[in-house]
Amino acid sequence: MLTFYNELHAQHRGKHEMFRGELVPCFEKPERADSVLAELGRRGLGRIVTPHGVPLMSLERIHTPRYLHFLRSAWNEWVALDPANAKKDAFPSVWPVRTLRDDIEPENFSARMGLYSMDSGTPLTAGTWTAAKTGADCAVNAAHALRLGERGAFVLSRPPGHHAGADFFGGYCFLNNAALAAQHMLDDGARKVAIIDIDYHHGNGTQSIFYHRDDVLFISIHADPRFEYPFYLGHADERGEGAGHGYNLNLPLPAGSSTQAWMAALETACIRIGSFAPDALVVSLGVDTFAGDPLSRFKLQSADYLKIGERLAWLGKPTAFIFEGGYAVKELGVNVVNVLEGYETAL
Ligand code: SP5
Ligand code: ZN
Repeated sequence: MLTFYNELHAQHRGKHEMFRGELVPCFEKPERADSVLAELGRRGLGRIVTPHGVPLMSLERIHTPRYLHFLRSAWNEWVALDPANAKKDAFPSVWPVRTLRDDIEPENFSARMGLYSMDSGTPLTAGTWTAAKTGADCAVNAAHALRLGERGAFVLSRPPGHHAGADFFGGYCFLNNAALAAQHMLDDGARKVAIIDIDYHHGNGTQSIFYHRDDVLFISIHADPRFEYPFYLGHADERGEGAGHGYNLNLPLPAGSSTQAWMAALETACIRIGSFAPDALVVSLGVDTFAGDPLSRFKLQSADYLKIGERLAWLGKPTAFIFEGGYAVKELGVNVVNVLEGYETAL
């Protein structure tokens, strides 16, 4: 397993997120990636490298130019409003829902934050762009390594990516690393790529990016959006549209779901991936399905992650693992590396 490590991840360091009317400490914090890096070192799972920077054009394959331009300049604009802002996280405060217009970009900074976001739980900080861009570099580098013959690559980066759409951030995510990896492999000659999202939360950003396409199969196993974030996408009746009809598969599960129920959904997902016959696989690897996760309500145990990696290896495809969620910091390293080791061992 070749790991692409974002050594600038800690430059994204939010102070708070909005929760039940209060600002609470961020769950998505630098210690998460540190936990995984430490465990990777202990287990000796192969080389750990830093990525080469990729041109912004690679990011424009997935994200809109105006969104990328906004993200890149947002922190400077925030501080320009008031020098005291340098010590505060930036949040949106107004959103263009339904009957409001999203085709005209307002001049007001908060209004643009709202135009380009889906929630108030995702602080933008001084180093957010640097950290997210370096994560995107990792994703494209990992995709390229697979095209050059590597069997498995791991993107160890934060902030995560699967909630980010073509032109919005949210759910702690800014740039969609899984989508960038899949698109890079297609641009480099792969004919079909499957993405399996095993984070506890539905990968709404990834789904929406590929919803009309038949060259990317998107499958997500997640907590039912009727009760869990992201709430407004991830239902079983979302099958894709136009050419993409039949190339989106959501497998929502109830609160309290056991390992057994979860593994049954994984089996369904793997059968569909087999019939799709992709040239490569991207795994949005969140381990917030863990029983001890502070945000979540599934019941997976640390040893289960070995079995998950093993099952994914049986698909026999070059696979890019992209680190997404998981907030039980202490067990995070073991849980993530268990998936990678399960995969390696079964190859
Ligand atoms: C990548 C990822 O896993 N994003 C998840 C975003 C979830 N945002 C909503 C968090 C709601 C916080 N709930 C606190 C529950 C404390 N018991
Ligand atoms: Zn998650």
